Amino acid sequence: MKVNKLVVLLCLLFTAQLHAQTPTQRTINTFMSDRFGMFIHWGPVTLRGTEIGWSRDKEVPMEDYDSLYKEFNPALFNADAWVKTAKDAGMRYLTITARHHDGFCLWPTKYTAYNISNTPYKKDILKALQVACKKQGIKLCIYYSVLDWHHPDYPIHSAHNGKIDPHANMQRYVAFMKNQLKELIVNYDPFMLWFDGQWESPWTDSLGREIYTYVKSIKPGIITNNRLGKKFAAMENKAIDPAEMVGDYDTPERAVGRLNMTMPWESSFTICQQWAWKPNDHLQSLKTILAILSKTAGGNGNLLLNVGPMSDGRIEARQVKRLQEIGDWLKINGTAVYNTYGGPYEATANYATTRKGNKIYLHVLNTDTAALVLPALPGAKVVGAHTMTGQSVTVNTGSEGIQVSLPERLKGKLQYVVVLELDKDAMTLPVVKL
Ligand code: FHN
Repeated sequence: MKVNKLVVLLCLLFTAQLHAQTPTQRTINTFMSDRFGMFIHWGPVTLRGTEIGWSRDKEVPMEDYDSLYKEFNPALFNADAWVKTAKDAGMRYLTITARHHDGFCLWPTKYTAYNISNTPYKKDILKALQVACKKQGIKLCIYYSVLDWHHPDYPIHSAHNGKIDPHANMQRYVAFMKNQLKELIVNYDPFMLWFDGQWESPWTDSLGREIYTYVKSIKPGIITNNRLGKKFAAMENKAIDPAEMVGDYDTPERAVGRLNMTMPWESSFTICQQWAWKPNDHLQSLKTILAILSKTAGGNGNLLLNVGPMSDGRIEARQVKRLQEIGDWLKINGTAVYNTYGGPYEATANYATTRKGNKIYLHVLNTDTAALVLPALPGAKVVGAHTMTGQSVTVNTGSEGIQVSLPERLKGKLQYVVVLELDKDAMTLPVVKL
């Protein structure tokens, strides 16, 4: 009888705690436990193989760039195949550039003719992805650019010419944004909105807060990144004051975020060099990407890894293969990534750590060394250690700290994880900044 009462009490406590959270907190918790998502930069610019938005009025003359949609016919686009590629990579969500800085829309929006329905392809890319994501259990997220160099009411019309157009009208432009955002939320039910492009002078934090409040009024549980406002970590990986952010989580870019147990963050990286597809672009090695994945999880953050599909709608076979290799690694080591917390040790070139329950997951990045020495853990003892496949690992705690002797047979191999069993909950340990 006592056990039943305990179970009921625990259920009541869990439910109460859940309801104590706001819809945003609940969604953020789910998002941060997912740890790994696919970023997709795609649009008519892939017909030229140059960078989306940024090559307009540079490598590609503005008029040519803005006419590419008339040729855009990704006949080999297969939403199920894209989503399966993300799922096989171990990714839990997918973020697509529904409208990047060039203003082209991948859905049949009512608010501008510059959209997929007026291309030879005609069909709704976003709807196909929404259906495929739902079918395969992947969260659909939407990238939406705050700036739009193509729209007549946005005052700046090129990345390479900041001249303000006196005929533009920001009030009309913000109304246009709100109409499109309502269209996107109501018709495609995204899990998250990934804003971008807020650095130019026409945009202000106050407009960012107006849009943030607006999207939450349509879907209270939706979350956004912090690129509705001017404060975000970006490529400099700046330390941001949460009070100054507009949005729910921070966005380091092409950099692993800082270990932070209170501020949610997600780092975006490219699997190649360019965001949009580029012929013969350099493909990142598996070693490089896995180290980034372990370090982002080790920092208590997410990794959003970008792929750039080709103009015919396919993702390059070599990118699909790399993603499959990441998924194969996660099949063995996913417990050390998904639904874990970062730390307690800050990542180094040799290792990263995540934790859950009484376990610390030691991600061994430098497999050429015979041992790793970790700083002592205050008030905790390592009572056992093994690889994810159960092979015992020798650990000695002494004056210099915790020495983990790495298995000889794994020397020089791909990174792997050693599980350190503790005599207490790993979440009670303070962060160890090195
Ligand atoms: O200008 C964009 C760029 O094209 C790309 O979309 C990245 C993705 O994080 N964000 C902006 C650069 O910070």
